Amino acid sequence: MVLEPIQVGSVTLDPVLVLLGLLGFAALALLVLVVIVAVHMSRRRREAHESDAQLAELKVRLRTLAEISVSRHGELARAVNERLDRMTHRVGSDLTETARKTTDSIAKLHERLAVIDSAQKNLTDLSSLIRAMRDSDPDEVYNLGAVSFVAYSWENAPLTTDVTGKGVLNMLEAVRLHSADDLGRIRFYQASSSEMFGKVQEVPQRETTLLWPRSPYGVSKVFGHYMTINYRESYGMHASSGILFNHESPRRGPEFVTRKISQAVARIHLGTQKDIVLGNLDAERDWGFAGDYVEAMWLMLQQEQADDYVISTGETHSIREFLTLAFARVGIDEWEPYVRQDERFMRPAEVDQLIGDAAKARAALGWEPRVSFPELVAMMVDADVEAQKAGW
Ligand code: F7E
Repeated sequence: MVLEPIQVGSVTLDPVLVLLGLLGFAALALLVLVVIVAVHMSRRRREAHESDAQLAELKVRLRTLAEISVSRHGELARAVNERLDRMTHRVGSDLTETARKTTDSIAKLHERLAVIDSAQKNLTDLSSLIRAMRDSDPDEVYNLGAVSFVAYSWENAPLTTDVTGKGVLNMLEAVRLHSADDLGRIRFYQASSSEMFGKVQEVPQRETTLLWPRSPYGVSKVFGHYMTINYRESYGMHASSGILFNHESPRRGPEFVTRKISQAVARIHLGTQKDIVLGNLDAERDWGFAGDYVEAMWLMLQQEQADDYVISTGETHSIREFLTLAFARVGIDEWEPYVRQDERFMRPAEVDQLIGDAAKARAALGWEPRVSFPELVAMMVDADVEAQKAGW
């Protein structure tokens, strides 16, 4: 094809040069466009990053606020809401919704309970517990306070003894002093533990099984258990002791083995964690659902007479079995490549196998566990997959 010269007035233009000029202009325009888009995207990325950081901070703050103390719910809700208002234009509605739910549940809890401000009350400080009794004038007291991580109890046995052991005595004293001359008026629940059975002297373990604790935690729980019985027998107080076997839920702290596994499995499934490092995989526990066990605690305090009850499922499973079900839940049949063992997580003295007999609770309280072991594992893994997806 032959291109004719272009005549513009008296000027004659070479068509090839015109074409090249037009192409050059188009290329320059494209370059400018690319630079503009790149600058815009980088700004968006920076903003998204800042927003992510703020979101992460907000999430931590929300959690901390929720955990610090439910009694200061008004202040907490205000703080959360103020911060949310400032951030609403940047955050997704799902987070706003989560925050609202958090503040709502804090408010609901406050309505239902006479709550003790944990910032000022302390199990090692009897006078603070007496003040707590005076402020709340309760009908029922549930002592769930403890240094509860068994492995840590070897790190700090004196503190464990002060809180987990002597703390029970302080609570009992506070209740006794507040009850004045009506010693059966306040019903008291003590969270005793299957860790008291330790090196088990009978299988399955029941209320009458000889206690043989294997950790400073277990020893402290034995002290609290017998103090509770002693106050009941000495003063006629309505003081009951629930010997609860391991009870788990998606709210379990991530240092405990069930949650450590469910969280890791969720992350491995989503590709954000490579493997999980554990200790003894052969230990066996009687694991139940915490929700069921809380119901048992409440039932104990509704009885005419105070007493002691084993609360358990009557089944025992190893850490290996927990791993098998947890990994299977996300479609992984061979979990061995994802699990490493390390001495760091082994205990100086292990409790090898626990299995409880809750016949007394079944007969006297009409209590039965509702959630099975496979359902519990599935519940925990599913919750962690959702939590990880949501960025929690
Ligand atoms: O350990 C083994 C570990 O820390 C269970 C507390 O609520 O229940 C709980 O005490 C088993 C042990 O709970 C890891 O050696 C292996 O044999 O989840 P845990 P726990 O010690 O049974 C009783 C009833 C309570 O009263 C306590 O307060 O799992 N295990 N590898 C591991 N345990 C942990 N934590 N981490 C590991 O990596």
